Amino acid sequence: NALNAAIAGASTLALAAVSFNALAAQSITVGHTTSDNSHYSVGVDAFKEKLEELSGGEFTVEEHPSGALGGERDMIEGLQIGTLDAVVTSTGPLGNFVPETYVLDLPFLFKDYAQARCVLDGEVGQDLLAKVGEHELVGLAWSENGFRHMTNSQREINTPEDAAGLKVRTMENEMHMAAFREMDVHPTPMAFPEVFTALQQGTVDGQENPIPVILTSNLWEVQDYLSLTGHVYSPAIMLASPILWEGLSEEEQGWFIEAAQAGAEATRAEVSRLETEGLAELKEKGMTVVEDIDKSLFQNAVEPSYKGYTDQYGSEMLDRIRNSD
Ligand code: EAX
Repeated sequence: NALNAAIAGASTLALAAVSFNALAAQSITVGHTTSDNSHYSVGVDAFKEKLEELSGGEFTVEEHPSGALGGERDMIEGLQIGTLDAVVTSTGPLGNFVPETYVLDLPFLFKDYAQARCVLDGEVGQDLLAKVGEHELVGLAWSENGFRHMTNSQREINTPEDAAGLKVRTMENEMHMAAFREMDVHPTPMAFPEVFTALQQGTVDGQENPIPVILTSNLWEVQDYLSLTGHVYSPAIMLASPILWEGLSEEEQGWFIEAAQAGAEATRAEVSRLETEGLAELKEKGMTVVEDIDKSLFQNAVEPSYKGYTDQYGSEMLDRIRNSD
C-alpha cells in the first residue's frame, strides 16, 4: 500500500544519504597536548574551517586536545604508523626524529617574535619543512607555541643562581636539557600530559612553557612563581601522516598546506594576544611574576651549550638564522 511504499522510499533515501556522506567526508584526526581553549585549539579550528571550505566538505576534522591521543613524542610516532592523521606539536621531541630541527631549540637564538616568524616563514623554514619530509613525516606548516618562561613552586627566580638546584621538568629535547644543565638546574624530561600531576605531587619543582600553555593548561594552580626568562623560542609545527599524504591527490595536498597555514596564522595571533592578556590573567590568579629579568645573565650561563650543538651539527644553519635580520 501507499504507506509501505512511502516508508520503503524514505528508508532508501536515508540509506543513500548515509552512504553518500560516508563517501563524501573523510574525517581527519588531529591531536595536540594543550587544552580545547588553547592557542593550538584556535589553530585547529581555523585549519578545520579552511580545509572544509577548500575541499567543499570532502574532508572534515576531528580535534583531540589535551593529550587524549598521547604525548607529543607518542603522537609523532602515531603519524609514522598511521594511527592518526595530523598533529600540532612543539619542536620538543621533534629533534629525536628530525635532528636538523634542533637548531631551532637553541636558547636565546631568536630575539623576538617578529624575527622567529620571519625565519620560519622564509627559506630556513621551508628547508626545514623539507627535511621533516625525509623522516617519514610530512611538515605542513610552522606554527607557534611561544617564548618559554620558567615557573616553580619554591622561590622567585631573578638570576641563574636562583634557579640552580631546582628540579625542573623539560621537554624530551637534548638542546633544552643541555642548556639547563649549564644553569645547574636538574632537568627532568617528561611528556607534557604528565606535567600537571608531577608538579602537583612535587616530583619536580618547576617547569618552563610559554604563557599560553601556563594559562590554558592551568599550571598556575600548582606553581606560585613565574619568571619571564624567555630563554628559548618554542616553535610549533603541524605535521601530517605520510600514510594519509600518499593517498591524497596533489590538489588535496595543496588544500592541507593552505589550511595548515591558516591554522598557524590563527595560532600566532592567539599567542600574541595571550602574551599580554594571559600574563595579566596569571597575575590575577595569584602568580608572583618576576618581569624585570636581566636576560644577559641567563644567556651567558647557557652559552656553553651551543658548543654541544655545533660540535655535532656544524654551524651552517645557525649562521643562516643569525644572519637573517
Ligand atoms: O606543545 O611539552 C611542552 O612543554 C609543550 O610546550 C606543550 O606540550 C605544548
